Amino acid sequence: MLDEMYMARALKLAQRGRFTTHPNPNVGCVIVNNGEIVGEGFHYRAGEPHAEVHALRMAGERARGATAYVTLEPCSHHGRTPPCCEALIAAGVSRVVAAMQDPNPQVAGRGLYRLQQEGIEVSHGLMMAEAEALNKGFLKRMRTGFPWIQLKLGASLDGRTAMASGESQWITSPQARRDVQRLRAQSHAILTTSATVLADDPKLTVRWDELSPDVQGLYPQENLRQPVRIVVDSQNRVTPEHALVQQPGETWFARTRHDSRAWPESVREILVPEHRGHADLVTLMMMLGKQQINSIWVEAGAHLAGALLQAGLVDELIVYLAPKLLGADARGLCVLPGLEALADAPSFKFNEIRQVGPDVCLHLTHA
Ligand code: AOF
Ligand code: ZN
Repeated sequence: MLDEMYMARALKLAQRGRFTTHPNPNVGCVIVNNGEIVGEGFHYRAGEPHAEVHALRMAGERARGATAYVTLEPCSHHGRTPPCCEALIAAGVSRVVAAMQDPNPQVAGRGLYRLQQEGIEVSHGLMMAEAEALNKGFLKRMRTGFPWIQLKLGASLDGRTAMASGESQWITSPQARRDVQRLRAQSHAILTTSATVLADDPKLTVRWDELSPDVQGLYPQENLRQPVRIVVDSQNRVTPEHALVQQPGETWFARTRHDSRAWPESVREILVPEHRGHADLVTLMMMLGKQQINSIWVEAGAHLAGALLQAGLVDELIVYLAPKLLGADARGLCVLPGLEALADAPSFKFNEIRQVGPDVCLHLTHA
């Protein structure tokens, strides 16, 4: 019971890093001595101290003989920072409770093993589901090499995204668009296509003023991180004049052939093999995983949505539904060529249903 209470606190602390830790995981740590919390910490940014180090610093001498609750196995490797298991050993902690093992091949059980070798009482698995939910992107990348992919869709009640003319601004409410800002800000990258850029010339940025006060309370404005903008542009159609190229943060183009125009320093090119006339999305995702991209937020049209779904690349659907009917002539959510039998239809389960202003937001994963 008490163990759960302290782990719940560590999980809560870990969440405070969710806008800033990329490509590192969110981790929280609570140190308890004789029933008293003597240290707390969370990982804030890659390159900065890990959660355990912050908590140990706060605890000082009182870490001796204490229990450390950590949401992820303490690391055993020298990365950008020294190993946390050595710091816990040096501080004289007598028990370590980890919510889960770290699948990072550089750690993968070695942190817990090392602690055990020193006679420290070690356990893992407490509130594991919650700890998993905290780092879907990091964990998927470490386990599979692929980023966690969230497909964002905005539609009318009848699943339409635009009138037949293409008119689409705005189907969902300003509140829904603010909610998107928060979810964009938590993502490591935003993926779109040249078709969307040519049609809407979006900025695809996170705007500080559009984040809610509770998010703004987590980090100062100067630490606002722009997700990497990734544009699938097989035909090199986007120009250096398009709005997203000019925004703060990086823009990466996934191309099938080199583009020799002059681009700002913040622009990178990723050459991807072609698959039936398009950039091969599976290879692209694998390459993005290699670039340490943990999570991708997709905001694009019905074609990319369908292609990602058909390639089995979508981990989560985030659907904003507005209480409007656009009729059967309006455009649909995703193009799924070749889908004829109901048995072949991609199926999901609802994980979360939230009201957002006048709209609802649905979170779905595979059934
Ligand atoms: C922990 N506590 O708070 C975090 C951990 O480059 P570094 O030194 O920051 O190491 C990054 C790796 O360390 C990361 O990939 C993950 O395996 C682990 N993150 N471990 O004990 C923490 N953030
Ligand atoms: Zn560490």
